[in-house]
Amino acid sequence: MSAGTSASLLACFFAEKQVIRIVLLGRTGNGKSSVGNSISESKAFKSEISCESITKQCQYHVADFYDIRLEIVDTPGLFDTETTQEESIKEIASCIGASAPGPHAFVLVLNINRFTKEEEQTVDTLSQLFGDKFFSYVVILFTGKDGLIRNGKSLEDFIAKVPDYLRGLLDKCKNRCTAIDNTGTQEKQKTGVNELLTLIQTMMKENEPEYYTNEIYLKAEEMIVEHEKDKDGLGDKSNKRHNSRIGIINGDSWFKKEDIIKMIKDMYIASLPFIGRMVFQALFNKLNIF
Ligand SMILES: Nc1nc2c(ncn2[C@@H]2O[C@H](COP(=O)(O)OP(=O)(O)OP(=O)(O)O)[C@@H](O)[C@H]2O)c(=O)[nH]1
Ligand SMILES: [Mg+2]
Repeated sequence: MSAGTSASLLACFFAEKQVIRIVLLGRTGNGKSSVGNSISESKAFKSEISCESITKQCQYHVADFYDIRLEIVDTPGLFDTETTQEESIKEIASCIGASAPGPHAFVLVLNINRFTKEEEQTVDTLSQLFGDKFFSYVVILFTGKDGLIRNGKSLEDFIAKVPDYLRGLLDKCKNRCTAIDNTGTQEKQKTGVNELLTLIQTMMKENEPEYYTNEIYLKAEEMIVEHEKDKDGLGDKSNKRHNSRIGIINGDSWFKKEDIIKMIKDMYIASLPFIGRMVFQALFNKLNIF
């Protein structure tokens, strides 16, 4: 073996893995944590049947999928009727820190058996917050593929008859959607995960930049880089970043969550139509939240 060949083999060995940052979004009970577990082939995310929300705060977990490092952020049901605006905004701040400088994919987890007005409102609020380009980074993942199969239907049959709002949502996401059975065999889960990751990788090739970002994400990244400056000797870059993300999830004070919360609120208010902006501002001033 020539010196050149061994050098390039060494370079391959030490080359950093491709990283894909994924944020799981969707209404409580839709199966976000189950999807996180299927993707990571683990039980890292708490998931159970319940009429109240199970995941109360954002969670972060890393998983290797062949030669890809998947950095997964699971979220509670944001902007659900059960969650206050204030709680949702706080969790979005954690989610932003844990997926800075921005996720390659927002995986919108929908239950194939349920698409309600509340779901529509959640999607509308998220798109107000993240702006129009949000949809360029969304992949829709329907959970409950088992039910579909039991009824002898395919995803295509299902898609052909969805309500108007969902049709519009699929159009905005260029029909990037797939279905998964999180309760099925490992093989079935893997099939769903493979389809999801293929969609994400194709989307990444189409998107410039490859991942979603905005000024809030950049602010979060700035804080993290500053924090990591003094962490020489604490492992390689990805190890340091892993520890930073864990710190953010745990509420470490170096990550100034209040600054991020303030930016989110400002952006949210700015995205509202004039009348809505006045009402929202007045309401929150009254409640002394701002
Ligand atoms: N049949 C079926 N059940 C599923 C599937 N995915 C998730 N579930 C069930 O749905 C329930 C809720 O799943 P979770 O993963 O906890 O949902 P979540 O979105 O994380 O809920 P919150 O943490 O409350 O926001 C659990 O009982 C899961 O087993 C699926 O593909 N098929
Ligand atoms: Mg959950």
